[in-house]
Amino acid sequence: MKKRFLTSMALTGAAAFALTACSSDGGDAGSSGDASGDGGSSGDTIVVGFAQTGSESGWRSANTESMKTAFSEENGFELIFNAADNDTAAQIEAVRGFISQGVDAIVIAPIVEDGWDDVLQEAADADIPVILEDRTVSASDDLYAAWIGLDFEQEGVKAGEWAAEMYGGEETKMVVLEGTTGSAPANDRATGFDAAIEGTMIEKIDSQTGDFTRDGGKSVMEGFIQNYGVDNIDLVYAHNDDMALGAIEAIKAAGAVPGEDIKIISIDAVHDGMQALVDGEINYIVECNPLLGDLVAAAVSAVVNGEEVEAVQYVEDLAFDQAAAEAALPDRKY
Ligand code: GYE
Repeated sequence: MKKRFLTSMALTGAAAFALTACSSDGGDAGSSGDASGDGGSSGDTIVVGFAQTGSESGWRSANTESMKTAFSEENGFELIFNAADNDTAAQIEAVRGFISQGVDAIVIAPIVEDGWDDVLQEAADADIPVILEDRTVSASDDLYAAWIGLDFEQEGVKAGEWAAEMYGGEETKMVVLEGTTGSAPANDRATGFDAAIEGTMIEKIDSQTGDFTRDGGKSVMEGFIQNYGVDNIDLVYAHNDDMALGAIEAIKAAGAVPGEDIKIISIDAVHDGMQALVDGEINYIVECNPLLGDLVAAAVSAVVNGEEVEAVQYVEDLAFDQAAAEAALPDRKY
């Protein structure tokens, strides 16, 4: 069911982007912005409703900022921003609100994959094009014009391959801090990682959601430590940096040394995570680039102008060990 895209481009910089071909029939919602994809600066204002997940993580803050910068008045947009506080029903209601306001286009960062069919159909019936950013949905790809995001499964594979190489040859008891249940990154990062460690001596002893938040990561890790004992956990795989940072607090409070007694692998490579990697408290981070705003704005402009829009496979993420993090940290944009 998942929409597939044609090309994955290996790029070296965190801010490098590419549009790749995948046609889609964007709706014609009537605005006539600039067709060049630079945000419609020479045309009428494009009114865009953006349904963000919430503000759960450092990644999310960087993504929101990137979107607000790209969808500025200066660039020819009026952005109606909604953050749903990780509440899926509220997010769907926000989209319904955008439909009844008659916006020119709707952008959604869907909290979870399932449950989007009806409201996406309602947007289609109202001739309002929808562009997905960040996370994917299970609904038919006829119901949206484009998706702009990242390869979460590949991120999980990269994290798992590193774990397999470093720890897979000896008995290693691992706990997993999952992202939001039902979200594309939680699903796909688990799938990719599990496939990569198959056949190694890494044993997953428990896996629970920490909802992509620092507090969630901390309290789930406290529970793991209580249940298994701090000496019986060798490795934490956290689906994002914030949960890893929460786990670090729990590990320290239990008298153990994060990054040494208990190894930690996470995903995102936001500033605080990279700093913890440099400090030796996290052992490895796979990047997930949140700076999607310019690409999404260009796609919205194109769709609203009735052009064939390119659907995007966005960036092959980088990955960092301690030395790589030390080298990269001074120039990180988020
Ligand atoms: O990894 C996490 C955030 O959907 C890729 O959501 C995003 C994830 C990101 O809360 O930190």
